Amino acid sequence: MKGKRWLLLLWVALLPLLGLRAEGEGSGSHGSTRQIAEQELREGWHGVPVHLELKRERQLAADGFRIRPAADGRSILLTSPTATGLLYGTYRLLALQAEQKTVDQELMESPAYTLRILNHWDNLDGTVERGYAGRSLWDWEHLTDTLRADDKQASITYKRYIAYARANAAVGINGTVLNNVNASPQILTADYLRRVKCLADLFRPYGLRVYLSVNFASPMALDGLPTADPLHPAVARWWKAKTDEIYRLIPDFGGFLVKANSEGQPGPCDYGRTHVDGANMLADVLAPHHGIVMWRAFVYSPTDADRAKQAYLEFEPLDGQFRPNVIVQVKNGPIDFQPREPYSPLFGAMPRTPLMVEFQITQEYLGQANHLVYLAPMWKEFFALVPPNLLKGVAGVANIGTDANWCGHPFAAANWYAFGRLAWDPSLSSATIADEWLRQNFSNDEAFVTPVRQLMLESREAAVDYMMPLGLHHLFAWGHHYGPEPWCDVAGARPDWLPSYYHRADTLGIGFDRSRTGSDAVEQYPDSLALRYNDPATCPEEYLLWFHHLPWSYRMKSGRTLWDELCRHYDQGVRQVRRFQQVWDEAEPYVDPERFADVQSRLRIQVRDAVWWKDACLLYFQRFSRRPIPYDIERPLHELHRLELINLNISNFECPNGALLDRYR
Ligand code: GCW
Repeated sequence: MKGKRWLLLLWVALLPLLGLRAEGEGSGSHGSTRQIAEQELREGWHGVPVHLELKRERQLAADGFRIRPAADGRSILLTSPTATGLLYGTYRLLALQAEQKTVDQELMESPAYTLRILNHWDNLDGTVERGYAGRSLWDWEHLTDTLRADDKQASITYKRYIAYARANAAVGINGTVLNNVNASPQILTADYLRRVKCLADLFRPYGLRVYLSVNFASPMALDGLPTADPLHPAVARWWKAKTDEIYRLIPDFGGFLVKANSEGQPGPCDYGRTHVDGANMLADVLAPHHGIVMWRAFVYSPTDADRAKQAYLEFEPLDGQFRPNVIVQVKNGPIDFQPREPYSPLFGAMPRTPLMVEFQITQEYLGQANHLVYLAPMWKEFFALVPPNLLKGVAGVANIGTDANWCGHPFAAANWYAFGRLAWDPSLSSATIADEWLRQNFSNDEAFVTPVRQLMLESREAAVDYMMPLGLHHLFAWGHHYGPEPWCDVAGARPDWLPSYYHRADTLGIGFDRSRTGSDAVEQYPDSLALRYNDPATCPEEYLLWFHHLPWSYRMKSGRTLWDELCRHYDQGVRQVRRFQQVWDEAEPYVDPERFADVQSRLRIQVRDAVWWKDACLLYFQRFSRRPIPYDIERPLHELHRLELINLNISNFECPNGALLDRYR
C-alpha cells in the first residue's frame, strides 16, 4: 500500500496505471501518443466502443477534439487533428465516466491557449523553493537513458514520471519548466542536459514539452566568459551553441524561462542593457528551432517609492520592442501572489507584446500545506478583469513534490487540477471544476459533493478574511511567509520586504495610499478603473486598503467603522474555518479513513492558525486604533507579546509541516 500511496489522490488514479516502457516512446511520433490513448481506453473505459480518428477540422484548434456519439448510441467517434488531441479527448471521456456522466451529446473542445505551462521551482539539489510537498520529483542522480519500468531501482521514480505526465495530460497541461527561476547555471551543462533529455523523452508522448529556466550569467559561470552582456558577440555565440546543443538532444525543446535583474539574479541591466536586449538575444538563438523565451516581469528595482508600480514602470515603455517569440510573463498581481491583489496593470498596457499570466499554485502565502484553500476563485477573479484573449498563455508555479499525495494537503491537488482546467478553458466556473475534482477523487454522492464543493468555494475568501481582508497585504512573517507578523522589523532589510511598508498603520488609520494624491498607482490602470479605484467611495471594499489609507473611523458601506469592519472580517474568517471542520467531519462516511484523518487534522491546524492570524493582526492594529474589539465577537485567545515572540525558525525555503509548526504554538 505504502509504495503506491503517491498515486492515491491523483484524479487519474481512477485510471489504471500504465505499464509502458520508456524505450521506443522517445520518438515523439503520433503513434506512441495514440497507443497511450488506446491503452487508456482499453484499461479504463467501460462504455460502448470508442473509435479514434486523426482528422483536420476547421473548428478545432491543434490539440482540440470532438466527441461524437453515434446516432444509435452503439459507439463513440473521437476525432482530433493531432494525436495529443486524441489523448486529451480520451482523458475527457474517462473523466466523464468517473463523474458518472453520460456521453449522449456531441462535445467539442479546443484549448483557449497554446501555452499551458507548469513552472517548477525545483533546485538541482532536490529542494523545492516554496515547495510544501516533499522534495523535487526529479531524481537527477538516477536519470539515465536506461530508466525503465522494470529496472527495480528506477521503477518508483519512473512510474512517478509517467503518472505525472498523465496527470498533466488529463487536464491539458502541455509544458513544464523543470527548474527554479532562481536558476543554477549547472542545468545547462552537458551532463544535466542529457538527463533533461530523458525526462523530455518520457513526457513527449503525453504532449508535455520540456522548458528550462536559465541563469543569465551562465556563459560566465560555465565557460569563463568575461561577461554576460547580451550585446557582446561572444555571449550571443555562446548561447547559440548551447541552444543548438539542447535541440540536438531534444528536438521539440520548448524554450527558456528567465528571471533577470530581480531579487539578485543576473541580467542584461548589469551591463547597462535592457530587458529587451537580453530577451531578444535569447529569442534570436531559439527562433530557428521554434523555441520561445518567457521573460518574467517580476522586477522591483526601486524606481518608485511604491513597489506596486515598479514592474509597470520598467516594462510598459518596452512594449513593441520584443521579438515575436518573446513572451513577457507577468504575475497576476502587481506585488507578489498575495491572498488578494488587484490584477497587474501591465495586462492591457503592452498591446504589442505577447503576455502570459503567472499564477502561483503552490500556497506560499496561503497556509502552505496546512490550509485548505481552493484557488480557482482567485484565478477567476483575474480572468473577470483581464479578458482571456489578451493573453498568449498561462503559467502556474507548481505545488508538486515527492509526497505520497503529490501536493501535501490532500485538497492541494485540486489546485493543480483547477490550474490545468482554467488554462484549457478560462470560462469554466470554479464550482464546475471543484465538482469534477471531487467526483473524480472522492465520491459522486451528492450528500458528499454538495457541502464539500461549497466548502471549497468559500475557502479562499475565508483565508483572505482571517489573513488580510479589505485589501491588506504582505503582513507575513519574514522569509518563510507562513504566519502573521505585521510588526516585523528586520534591521537593514529592504523596506518593501517589511509589513509596515504595506499596512502603514498609525493612530490616524491604516492602508497604502495609492490614489492620485498618494503614490498614484491607480494611474497605471485604464481610465475607468483608475477612476473607480481612486475614490474610496467607489473602490471595491476588497481592495480598499490596497489603494487607500483611511481613518479607523471611516464609514464602510455597512455603516460600521473601518475598525469594526476589519474585526468582523477576521472573525468571519475564523468562524468559517470552524464551519469547514464540521462539514468535513460530516463527510466521514464518504471518505477513506486515511484521507479523512489527514484533512481533519490539517483543518484543526488551520483553525488554530486562523485564530493566531486574527489575534496577531487585531491586537497589533489595536495599538494604533485604540478602539475596542466589538463586544459581540470572540475575544482574543492570545497575548500579543507572546505572539510577537513566535519565531518559527524555518528558513525561507524549508517546507513547514503541521507537526513542526504546532510545536511553536
Ligand atoms: O514569491 C516570491 C518568492 C520567491 C520567488 C520569487 C519569484 C523564486 O518569495 O521565493 O523566487 O517570488 O517569483 O521569483
